[in-house]
Formats: sequence, C-alpha cells, structure tokens
Amino acid sequence: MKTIDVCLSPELMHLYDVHDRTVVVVDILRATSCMVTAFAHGVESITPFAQLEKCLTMKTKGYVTSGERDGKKVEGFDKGNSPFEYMGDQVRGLKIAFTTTNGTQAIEKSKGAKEVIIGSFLNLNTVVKYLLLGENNVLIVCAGWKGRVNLEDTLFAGAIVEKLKDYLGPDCDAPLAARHLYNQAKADMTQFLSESSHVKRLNRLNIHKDFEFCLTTDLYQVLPKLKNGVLVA
Ligand code: 3SL
Repeated sequence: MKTIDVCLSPELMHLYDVHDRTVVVVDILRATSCMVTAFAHGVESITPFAQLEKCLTMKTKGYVTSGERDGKKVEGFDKGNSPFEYMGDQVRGLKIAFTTTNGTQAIEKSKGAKEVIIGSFLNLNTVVKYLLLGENNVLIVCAGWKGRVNLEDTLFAGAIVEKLKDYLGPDCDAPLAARHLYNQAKADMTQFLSESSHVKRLNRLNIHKDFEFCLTTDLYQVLPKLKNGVLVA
C-alpha cells in the first residue's frame, strides 16, 4: 500500500525524505488557490520565487510580477494575491513570476521531491485522482503562516487523506489528525474557519470574498506541476 504523510509546517520539512515522493504544496489562503485559478484561466506558466527582489527582476524579462507580503500587494509588482486578479481573458498566455509570504516558500522547500504539484480546494478531486493513479508515496506540505501551523491548509490535507483512506496508509499521526479535523469541519468549513488567524487577518484587510472563493470545491480541473523550477498546467 502506498503511504501518505502531512507536513504541517515548512519548518518541519527536514523530517521528511521527499526524493521519492509526490509532494502536494497547499496554501489555501491564498497562494495555491491563486495559482490554480490562474492556470484554469489559461496562464502559460508561473515561476515561484522565495525572494521578492529576485521575483521583481523578472519584469525586465517580460514576466508579469505577482506578489504579496503579509497579505498586501508589493509596491512595484503588477498583481497581488487575490484569485480574482487571475481570472478572465487578460491572464491568458501570461508568464507570471510569483512570490508570497508562505506559499512560494513552501514550494522552494519542496524542490527536492520526485514531483511537486499544487493543491487547493478549487482542484481537490483532480489532485485526489492524480495521487490515486500515481505510483509514489505522498507528502502534503502545508504552507502555514511564517512557520506556524494553520487550520485551512490542515483541513485541505485532511480532505485528501479522507478521500484516499482506502488506498493510502498514514505514515504517522499528522494525516490522522488532519483527517479527523476535516471530518469535523466539512459540513461548514466557513464557520469552522471563522476564528482562524488568517481569516481574521484577511478580514482586517477587507478581503473576505477571497476567503469564501478559496473554499469552493472542485471549480477547476487543472493540475499545476513543477517542471525545472517552473509551474505549468
Ligand atoms: O502566504 C502566502 O503565501 C499568501 O497566500 C498569504 S495571503 O493570503 O496573501 O495573505
């Protein structure tokens, strides 16, 4: 039986050997939800960066620069980190350079994996099917917030573990904890997450609609995958 594990924070990545695993990076609010939305609307590629400065230099190479720090669009960047900025005909064919507080950091830390794919509730079942048919053991890497655990990424991990429970065995207790949490939350995830730290943070920035959108399940069927450091659909 293949196995599944959950890394609850990128700070715990040193505990995991990923060279033979498929890693699913998740940052529900909002980086990986933006990436999935962007590919669903036809962007050509997204190059993730951990550092702002490096990301910004891509502007001179014809890239659209996207970025946030602490939830706010970065000065000098073309786009921020709202999924609504990645919809419609104007994003079709774009090459995007992207940096975020946690999501792109988690991608950076996952680069030693056999393969890296991008997950969100928006493409949940596409991710599940891919993991089911694939031959690798799985690690879900939750982006969290500045090294700390968050609820929304843990819930996504739990949803994957729940849906694959008959096919992938847990490697330790983190997948079990995530699964129990998801089962407790799934009837009303909006309510369950209402007191979570990042939802409060987004509310302070007046971006509650992003939160509700990012909890939409299976709106898109795209599967962003990292190839030579670049995400493609
Ligand atoms: O940390 C990240 O990667 C972002 O998704 C955070 S925020 O939702 O833009 O604040």
